[in-house]
Formats: sequence, structure tokens, C-alpha cells
Amino acid sequence: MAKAEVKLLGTWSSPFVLRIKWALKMKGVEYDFIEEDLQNKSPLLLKYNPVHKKVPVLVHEGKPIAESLVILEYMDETWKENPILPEDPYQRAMARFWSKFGEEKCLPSIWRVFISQGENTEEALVSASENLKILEGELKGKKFFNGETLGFADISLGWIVNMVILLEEIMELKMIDDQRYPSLSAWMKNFSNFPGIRDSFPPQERMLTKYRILREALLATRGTN
Ligand SMILES: N[C@@H](CCC(=O)N[C@@H](CS)C(=O)NCC(=O)O)C(=O)O
Repeated sequence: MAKAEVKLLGTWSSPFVLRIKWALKMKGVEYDFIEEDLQNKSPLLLKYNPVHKKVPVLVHEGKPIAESLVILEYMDETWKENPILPEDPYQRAMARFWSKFGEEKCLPSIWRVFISQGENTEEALVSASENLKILEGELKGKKFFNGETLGFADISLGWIVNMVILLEEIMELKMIDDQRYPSLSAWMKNFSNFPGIRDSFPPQERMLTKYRILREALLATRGTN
């Protein structure tokens, strides 16, 4: 495949962009990465994603696709090697179900912990841990969401690994430990150790600096949350 056929518009730190980088790596697809400045969005981003104006956008042979989960499905249908979604329709539905659960329940509840402070942190942690417990139950006895093979739900939920490390470091708390979440902790390790995944994580120190600043700014604009 000629490298110039595939472009990825993204930012170095976006968890949504990371999903696409992971999938491109798994599929062995070469691509050009175009770093966006989200404070000053490029005409290319506005042209390719006029609806949401967000990254990631994958451009394949000049055709843009936006929304990371839509992109993952497009990629799986386009590049057949190392399938991301299982073949069985029921298993496919389950992969999408957990991905959706991550997006609609886990992500907002973990983000709420991140932008909380004082006694509100406790409350936010209760709601986040309810969701994490559900993931813990689902992962019991399994290496990945679909069993032995890393796929759609793992890539969708992979942001948890990065986000939890940052949150725990910045807020000086423990959210996921081996005792309370043995299966989820094991999944985090299996995911990080999967070939090609860890190498794509953004540099930790740079992420910590970025997220510390972001949290301060969000707390300052929202008052005590
Ligand atoms: N649902 C979208 C979310 C993408 C998203 O929120 N991207 C952020 C970067 S992490 C963005 O581009 N933000 C720019 C903005 O909100 O203006 C996806 O899955 O692709």
C-alpha cells in the first residue's frame, strides 16, 4: 500500500486518535500523521470534519472519515488483516456493546473524578467505581474482552490505561488496584504489553504536564466542582 494514500489528522495527546494509531499499527497500514492545533484548527480539519471539527479524521484515498469508532469499523472493513471485530454476529454485537458502555458510562464518570476536588471527589469515585466494577465482572477469566484476542472493545477502552495512570498521579489517589480489580488490572497489563500498543502511548511526562494544566484550568473556570 502506498503510504500517501492514508492520512491521519490528530493530536499527539488525544485518546481518540490513539485508537486509530493502535488499529493502523495492528493492521500494518502505513500513514502520514498530520498534527493539528486544536486552538487554531487547520482548513483541512474544518474541510474534512465540518460537522464536529474534531480529531481524529482518517483520510483514505482522499475520502475523509470522522469519529474514532466509525473509523475503526471502516478500517476493519477495508483492511482485512488482523480483524478488530469478531466474525460471529453475537460477538460483534458484544464488542460494540462494551465499546458503547465505555463511551457513554465509563468515560464521563472517570472524567468527573478528574475534574472534581475536595468532597466531590469521593462522590465521583463512587460512580466511576460502579462502572469499573462492571468491567471487572465482564473481564473475569478473560485476557481481553473477546477472550484471547485483542479487538474492538479493547481498542475502544484502551484510554482507561492512560487516563487512570494520569489521574492517579495528578490527584494522588488509587483508582484501580490488583485487590479490588484483579481482572481489570490484568487486562490493563495485557493491553499495554500487546505488541505495538505501549510504543504508541504518548510520553508520560508530557501528558502529566498537559493534564495538570488542563485540570487547573477546568477547576478555575468551574469553581469547586
Ligand atoms: N467522539 C469523537 C471525540 C473526538 C474528540 O473529542 N476529539 C477532541 C480531541 S481529544 C477534539 O478534537 N476536540 C476539539 C474540539 O472539541 O473542538 C471520536 O470518538 O472521535
